[in-house]
Amino acid sequence: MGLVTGKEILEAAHRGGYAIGAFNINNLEILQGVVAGCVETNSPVIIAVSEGAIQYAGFDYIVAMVRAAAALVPIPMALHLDHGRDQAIISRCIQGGFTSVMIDASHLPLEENIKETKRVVEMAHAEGVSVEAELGRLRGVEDLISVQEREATLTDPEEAERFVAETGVDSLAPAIGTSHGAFKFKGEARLDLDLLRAIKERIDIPLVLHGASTVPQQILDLVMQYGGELQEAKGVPPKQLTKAIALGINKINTDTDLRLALTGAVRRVLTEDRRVFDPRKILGPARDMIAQVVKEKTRLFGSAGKARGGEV
Ligand code: TD3
Ligand code: ZN
Repeated sequence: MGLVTGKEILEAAHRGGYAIGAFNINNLEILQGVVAGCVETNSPVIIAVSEGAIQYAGFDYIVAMVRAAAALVPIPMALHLDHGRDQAIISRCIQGGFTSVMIDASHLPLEENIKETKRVVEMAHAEGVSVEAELGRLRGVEDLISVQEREATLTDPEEAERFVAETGVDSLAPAIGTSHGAFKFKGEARLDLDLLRAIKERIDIPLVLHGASTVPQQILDLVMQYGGELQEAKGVPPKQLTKAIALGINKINTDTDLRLALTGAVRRVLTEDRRVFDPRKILGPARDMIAQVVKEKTRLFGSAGKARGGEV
């Protein structure tokens, strides 16, 4: 059906009280796995591409590949730049076929974050492209020493209200205790849901949860059974995601779980068939496993069945 804007997909989720998965892709098999999973449950989807993924696969390959996917399937699909930091890349995405961009100026002081974000909003909206921004900082467990330090990185609800009013962003990613990657928590895995509630009370646009991979035990076991070493890995418990959705999260970013699924499937096939060297036999099972993971996510997020009314 062709690409649609991120705003279109997220506004529907906002109205309906569910969340859309934003899945990171950087090659054909990951894209096909994500799309297959969403088609199976009749779910809209946001295809997320990082600056690193653009560097890896090439801008034109990414756009052509995702456009081809969108034209082939009957579900709403957006092409979104994840964590845009480089002005040149952000501009290229806005001009070159992306339907949504994230400006991540969260590392800058508030005033500069507002200024940078506002500039991108003006540029993007002129081209009909939606914008996500980030306020507060996602930090890894290793980066934080004290509770005070942790709190200082989380989003302040008053600042969030001002940020949204002054920038005109379409969606906002607050920091509520998650971090990127497979090692999110040392002790108890918990999001600051009270903070999320306080933020939502002040702003009425779709909210985005970054660092939302659940790091499923089953997939970790698979990776480790075939020689991987990820003993300390820990993700966001699915129940916390369900609560976060009920409190206003409408977009859930997932990358790590797909990476783990791919790694587990590839490790298994290479170990079980030591004579295999056909790339299709190596990457095909990984693509299938990604589709399975994505399918389950769409059910957890509540986006299953929302593509054209009624799950297929
Ligand atoms: O923005 N992203 C994807 C890129 C992070 C690198 O993994 C996320 O917020 C996804 O986070 P997660 O939990 O999948 O690492
Ligand atoms: Zn992120």
